[in-house]
Amino acid sequence: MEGALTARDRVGIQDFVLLDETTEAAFLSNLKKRFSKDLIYTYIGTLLVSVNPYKELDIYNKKQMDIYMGVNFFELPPHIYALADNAYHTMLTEFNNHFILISGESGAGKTEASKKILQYYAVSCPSTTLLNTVRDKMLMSNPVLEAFGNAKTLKNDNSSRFGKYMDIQFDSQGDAVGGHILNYLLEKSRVVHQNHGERNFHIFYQLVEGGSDDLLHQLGLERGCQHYNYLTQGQCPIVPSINDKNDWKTVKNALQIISFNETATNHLFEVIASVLHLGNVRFDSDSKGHALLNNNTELHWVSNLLGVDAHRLQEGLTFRKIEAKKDQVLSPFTTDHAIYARDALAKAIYGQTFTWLVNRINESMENEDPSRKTVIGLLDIYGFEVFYVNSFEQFCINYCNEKLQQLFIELTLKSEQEEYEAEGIEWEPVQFFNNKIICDLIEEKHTGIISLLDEECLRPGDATDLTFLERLEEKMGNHPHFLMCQSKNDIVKECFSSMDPDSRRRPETVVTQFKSSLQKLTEILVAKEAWYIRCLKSNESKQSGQFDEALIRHQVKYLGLMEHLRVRRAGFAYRRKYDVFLKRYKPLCPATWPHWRGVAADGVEVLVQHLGYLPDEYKMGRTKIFIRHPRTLFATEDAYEKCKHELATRIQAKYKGY
Ligand code: AOV
Ligand code: MG
Repeated sequence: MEGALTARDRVGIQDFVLLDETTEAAFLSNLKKRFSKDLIYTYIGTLLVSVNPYKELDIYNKKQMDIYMGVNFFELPPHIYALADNAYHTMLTEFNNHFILISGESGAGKTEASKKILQYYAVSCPSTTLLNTVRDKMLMSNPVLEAFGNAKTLKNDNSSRFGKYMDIQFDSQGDAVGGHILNYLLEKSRVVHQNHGERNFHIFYQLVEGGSDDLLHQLGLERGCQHYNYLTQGQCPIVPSINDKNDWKTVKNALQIISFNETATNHLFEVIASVLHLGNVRFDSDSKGHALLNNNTELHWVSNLLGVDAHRLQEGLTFRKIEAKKDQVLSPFTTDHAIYARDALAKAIYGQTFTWLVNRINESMENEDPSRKTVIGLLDIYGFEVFYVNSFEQFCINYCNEKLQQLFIELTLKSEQEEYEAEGIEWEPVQFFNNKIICDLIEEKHTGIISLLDEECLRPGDATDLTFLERLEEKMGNHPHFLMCQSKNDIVKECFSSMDPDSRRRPETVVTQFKSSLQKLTEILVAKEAWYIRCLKSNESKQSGQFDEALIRHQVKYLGLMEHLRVRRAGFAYRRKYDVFLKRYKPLCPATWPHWRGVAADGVEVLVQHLGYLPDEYKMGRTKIFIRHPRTLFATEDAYEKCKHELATRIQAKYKGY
């Protein structure tokens, strides 16, 4: 007892449910104590809280993976491997689908967490040589997608600028046999504009810093990011924590592993280079204020690299095509409009290429035998972020976070309490802030922000900044796209061929598309069993060893961790339908073995009495037994294993005599 107390004082409590009091102060003090010992993980029941250490810890290696494999959740110190392993084993025994929702604000450690989980599955699941290639591809999809979809922001040097949901598919033996990625709304505006202190997507810098002389020559590029408009607006091309040259090598190698042949790789870099050239296209204005191309060199490079006609490209960037009855009239752009058209084209090319890349990665990870498989989905999205000036991107990112918080509330706080009520379990309700009100504000038909935004986009004149940008992108985006369908670069051709330039149908706005993709994501998730990782950012300055209490208190609050703890603590960790519980454990009691002739609930009561459950440890609901602590169930499970073993030995001994 004394030993336990000492350990408790030294390293804090590893499950908040066991804290003496559930105050915020006690919560923070436990978190801080553990953080100071480099213990970044703590449980709230089966939920994992993680605090970003901002330094490499020696806890992610094969030895640690082996330790956590197949071990019950609470038998070892909290670890992300324990959560990954428990999801995996539950999937195998119950043959159902799972997802791991990783949330937290920008820089809190979501992407790192998702990589650790993927590594765990790749290294520790059973494997055959053949399947190793699938695993390698899954692992290598990360550096590629990070190069194209992550960037340095003020909050995080490797910030995800797209949402990612990845299904890892397993066969019935537990082999990882395939993967599939869904990507959500890439922040395309970053291609053409970066705020002070931020960068464009990593791949651009990797190419101009790491690409060979030959490659750069072939693409018409100069070494060094200082030559490119699109790379220097944030005025921080060099970041101490980032090594673009090394990352370039990693990405090139990864592309090979995920089966990109030389032609596809070349086309990919031609597209990236064309965006850089586009950014250097400048316009002068003539005496009437109309846009004129400043010089042709960059435009010719774009036309060469993409395989599109230079004249039509120039026309697309400096004129607007107006359909008048059956005629087409070209109306010249002002320089501002021309710049907008240029940027819209750069964004469209990059955005479509990113989608193409995800599709190619999916093809390469595709499971060849889709029969009998279960999945574990990993959700790693862009975290909640608030800057001094917030734009449309922040609106979408934060809306996405609200939506996932809503899902968390629905699946944990709300449904948990509703279940107690339905089962007639006595219960002191825990108050919680339900952010549904915020989601409604954004999404509600006719009155929500998204609907209003859509309406604004339809209304001619009177446009606000935001609707103006949206409308312009839509209108002008069409024109160069029509050029793009005739491209000789396979990627560009494939990306733009599905866009019908003659279509009169008004496309859905970006935000409406985003809303429906989030709706679909929610549907994918609710059909699966949920596991949660809540990541906390330890400080704003990305320093190791700093525990900024105010910052962490704030996150604990808005992530609803205290409410979650109160529900967990007052509640019951495990519940099983009476018949399921009885069927499994009936060998443990002479009165229920081999058959219980009465009602299942009565049998369970007799069984748990026999096992010595104390009255406080369980409750009998209408259809289920509720067990307060996991250790009670684990003890029962251990007894069951022992009993099974004894039975098997007895049977063997009996038949040996024959
Ligand atoms: P995020 O995914 O939550 O932010 P990341 O996972 O990219 O945040 O983490 C940010 C940085 O914190 C990483 O680049 C690491 O330097 C450090 N870090 C995070 N977790 C760990 C860990 N377990 N051990 C060591 N260092 C870590 V964003 O994508 O911005 O929302 O959009
Ligand atoms: Mg991230």
